[in-house]
Amino acid sequence: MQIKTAVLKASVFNSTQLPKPALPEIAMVGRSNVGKSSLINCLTGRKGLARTSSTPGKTQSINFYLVNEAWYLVDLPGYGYAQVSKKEKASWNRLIEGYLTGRPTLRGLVHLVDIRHPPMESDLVMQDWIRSLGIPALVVATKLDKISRGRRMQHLKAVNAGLGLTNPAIPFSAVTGEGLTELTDALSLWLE
Ligand SMILES: Nc1nc2c(ncn2[C@@H]2O[C@H](COP(=O)(O)OP(=O)(O)OP(=O)(O)O)[C@@H](O)[C@H]2O)c(=O)[nH]1
Ligand SMILES: [Mg+2]
Repeated sequence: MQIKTAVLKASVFNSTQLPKPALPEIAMVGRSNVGKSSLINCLTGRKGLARTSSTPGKTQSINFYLVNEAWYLVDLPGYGYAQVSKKEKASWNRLIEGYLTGRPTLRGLVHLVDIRHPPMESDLVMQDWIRSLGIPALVVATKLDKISRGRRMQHLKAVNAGLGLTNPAIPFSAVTGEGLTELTDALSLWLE
């Protein structure tokens, strides 16, 4: 699959404003700051498409990026960011739940985790939720470039074991583009 065009079509802050499901969608989920927006930029080859930040909690809306005028890449706000109030957490839950349970067009979920650390409790909760939804999903272990080559396998094993994955995570770096081909191939299969 070659991505020729990618444009932001909608930003949604409330589940009542979600666009009607129409074209196929693939969504990114993961902890705040894990690299969801960076992955979207890497995948589309458009550096400034999705806003990224070193401060967690950057993406607070669900953003719909129309790709090749044929399908949507969906950037979901991150979870697990400590500096948010109970009210904000509840609002995140409603928004994400509204999205995940109401999209017959959702072809697959990309669950991002940081390859540097073993999965956290919130990652396990998300992974369980994904399984219970029965939506096709794959795990991407991000920030691969931050781990020395000699230690990569060990970190990848910790991610796979920690999440109890039968299909191993795809190691990925938005900086070097490692893992990009494997990821693009997986998304293509979902879109067929
Ligand atoms: N070295 C390295 N840094 C990365 C990578 N991916 C993301 N980052 C950095 O990590 C920080 C967070 O990236 P974002 O893409 O904004 O993360 P996000 O998951 O969209 O975060 P929220 O919108 O807050 O949920 C930024 O400073 C990125 O430059 C990667 O593969 N390698
Ligand atoms: Mg983001």
